[in-house]
Amino acid sequence: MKVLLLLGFVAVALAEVTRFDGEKVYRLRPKTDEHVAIIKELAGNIEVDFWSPEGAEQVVVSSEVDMHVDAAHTDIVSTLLQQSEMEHEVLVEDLQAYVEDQLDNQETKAYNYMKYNSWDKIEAWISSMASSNPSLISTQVIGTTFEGRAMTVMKIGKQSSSTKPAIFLDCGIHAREWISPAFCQWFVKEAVETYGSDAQMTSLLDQMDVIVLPVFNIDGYAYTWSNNRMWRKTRSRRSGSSCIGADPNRNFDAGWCTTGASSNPCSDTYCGSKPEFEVEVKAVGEYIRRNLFTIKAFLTVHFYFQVVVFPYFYFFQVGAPHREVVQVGEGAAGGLGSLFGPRYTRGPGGTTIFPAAGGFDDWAFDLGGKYFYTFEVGDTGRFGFLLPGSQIKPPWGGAMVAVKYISAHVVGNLF
Ligand code: 9B3
Ligand code: ZN
Repeated sequence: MKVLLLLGFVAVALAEVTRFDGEKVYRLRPKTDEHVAIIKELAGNIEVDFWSPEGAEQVVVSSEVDMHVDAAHTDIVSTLLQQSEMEHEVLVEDLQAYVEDQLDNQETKAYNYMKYNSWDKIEAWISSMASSNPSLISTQVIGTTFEGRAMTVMKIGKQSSSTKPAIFLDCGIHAREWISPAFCQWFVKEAVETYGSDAQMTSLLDQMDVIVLPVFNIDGYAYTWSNNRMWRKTRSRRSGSSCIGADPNRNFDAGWCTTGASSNPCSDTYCGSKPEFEVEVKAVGEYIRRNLFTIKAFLTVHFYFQVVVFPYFYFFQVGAPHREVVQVGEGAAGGLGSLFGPRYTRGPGGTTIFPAAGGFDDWAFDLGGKYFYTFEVGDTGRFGFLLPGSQIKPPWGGAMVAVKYISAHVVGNLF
């Protein structure tokens, strides 16, 4: 009986895993208002998952739109695109094949920097990195996720008797952007391995601490491993709706839910029931408020546009006081561009990506943070969220160049 019950549970658990057989990702290049209208109409009639931009309302003429379509609708979409003569290509022929390729590092295998790692492995890695590098790394639990996982930050830097200025580096605010946590882990490894040999890293860690939050949205990340690779939000439940989670990068108190966010709990950009309602957002918010005087710069990593952006996202103005911020962002992106090609753009978020409110960067900027950069690292977008582990190194290299560039500037201009 017990065995049967157990088998029953296993079957239920397996049945919940979302598969993507025959699903495609299209890249569309709308050139006319009519093209834009077609895309919006499609989004209104069939369920499409926008990979970039994050919602139909943000589609404009001359933009590039990556759109994930389920198997039942690929024929209609292909026909419609041909009839309307909209320029397009199929980025991903069969999403399930890509998903399986990324899961080739299951629990039985050891932690591996060159592959994606599950949350359990990352958690064990955090402890082992801290215990094997006690002179450079200390950890602190800053909160608990909705499902009860500990949120741990790793403070990396040469120990000092006085409080050092710090840079806050967070990854994995969006669950499905796996390359982002992978970058945070690689950054910590590089920091530990090159401290003492690489001049820039040594001076950074001598003078400042880098506070790394390896995975911001841990519940969401775990869910992308166990159930649905394309999950973006947190995993919070709320009364009155069967839809789960909110977008943590729309839940901060910065023009909250006024633009580029949705008040529909089922949307991927749901702003939550009130600012900082999501416990993970509140935990990070409180940690930053407590440490505002030591944190001099914020770096946050997303995937997969290739951009370096900075506030504001929720309104357009970039005033004179921000000129230095703009210049440093340009410098960082310039370095990236020369290494990885002209797709790397830079600028204020609202005009460079799209206007949207409730983001972490805008919130910290309003709070008095000075340097805040959001990196979107990625390949040229061919794989979208599903960049194979074997190809993660070049985008990391790019982000590392930018992180070092910005930190060097911050170290030289401490205020
Ligand atoms: C969006 C906003 Cl609102 C922000 N403040 N910073 C970055 C972004 C871009 C990412 C997002 O949250 O949609 C791209 Se995945
Ligand atoms: Zn993101």
